Amino acid sequence: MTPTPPDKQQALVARLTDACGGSYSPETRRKFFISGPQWAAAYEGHAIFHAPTRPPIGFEQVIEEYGKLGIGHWTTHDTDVIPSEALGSAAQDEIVARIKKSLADNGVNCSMVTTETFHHAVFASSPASESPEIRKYAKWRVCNTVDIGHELGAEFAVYWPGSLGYQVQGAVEETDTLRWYAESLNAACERDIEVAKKRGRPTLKHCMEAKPFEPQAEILLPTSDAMLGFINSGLLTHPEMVGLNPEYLHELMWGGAPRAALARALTAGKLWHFDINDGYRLKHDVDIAVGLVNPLDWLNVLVLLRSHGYKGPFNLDYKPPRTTSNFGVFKVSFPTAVDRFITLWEMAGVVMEDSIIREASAALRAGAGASGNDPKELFEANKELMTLHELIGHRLVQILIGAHRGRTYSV
Ligand code: XLS
Ligand code: MG
Ligand code: MG
Repeated sequence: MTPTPPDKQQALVARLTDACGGSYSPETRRKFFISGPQWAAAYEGHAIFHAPTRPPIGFEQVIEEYGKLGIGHWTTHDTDVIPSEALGSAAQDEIVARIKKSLADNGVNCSMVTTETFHHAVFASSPASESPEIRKYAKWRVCNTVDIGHELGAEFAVYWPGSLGYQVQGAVEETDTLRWYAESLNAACERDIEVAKKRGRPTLKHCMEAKPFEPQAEILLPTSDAMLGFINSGLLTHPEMVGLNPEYLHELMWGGAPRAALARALTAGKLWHFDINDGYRLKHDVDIAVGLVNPLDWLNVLVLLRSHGYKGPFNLDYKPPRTTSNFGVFKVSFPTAVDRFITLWEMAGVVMEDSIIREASAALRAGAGASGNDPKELFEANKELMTLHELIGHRLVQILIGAHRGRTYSV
């Protein structure tokens, strides 16, 4: 093949993307409660070992592109759009007014706001720092985000505590730190009750997000389960207002099974928001787009969520790779992520209706009709039935690769 000069590369990427087929219309995409984060689209490819590979883009462009693609919901950290120094000032009001206009112009709504309590140097010792004035500032920040959320019409507020942990053992007293962290959530909930009442709006759903490591060496609330314990610890004044925003990869990062973590959140009635992405077990937070690494597990996750009536939001919390250009972010990265998600969602519907899986599951649940308490007899009675576990696994892979429709490969 001859080399592709720079001025022909976008056309090549666009042609090959279109040649892939299988994309959904913006109208179809809008039927799902899929949200696009400001920080995902605007991610410049920078990280601890990485210089940026993409120039910055602002919220106007991100919201416009999401609108065109059919990503009907937008999410943001306070400082993704408002410089730290401008928070709480007239400049904040001016920016929020511009955001409202962009959202309205593009038919996009703001579904979630979150407070950045991990990046700025002020949070070096966490939002629950020993320093009372830093804790006061953290409370003010989360309350300010509640105000922004109500102004933008959001339903959810997310809290990823980030630096709530330590680098050096023994420097942080864990019980104090957790109590102090709870105080900032309590402040946000109390502010929310007040503002919601004044505006005649429902209160926000406050969702905690866990990550097992990064950016601290040790994290005080490393998993969704730890957060469930925290919500029920008695430290929160409004535990009924606080739920979870699990992130798929964050559960894999500690070696957990995301589907099982989601099941635990569901049984607790706390699965309120879900960050969707992909990546590798026991590795760092690579935030790869949904379905590119673990499509089979993703299919199973969506079967679980569909069968429990979870209706979203599904927040596209991934990072377009550094090798993708800003053109590619909106031509390839976002549309293909959304379309893989929709395909897997629809495929989950196929799994739920599949006659083989249905009959196999029903047979397993009906048991063998044996009685008594002799374990050997009970095992023998059920022994042949349990082979259906592996058959279900096979059938799921068949559905994933399309082989259930009789597709075979010639040898
Ligand atoms: C970081 C988190 C973050 C949250 C919102 O790892 O995923 O992006 O989703 O602060
Ligand atoms: Mg996240
Ligand atoms: Mg992540």
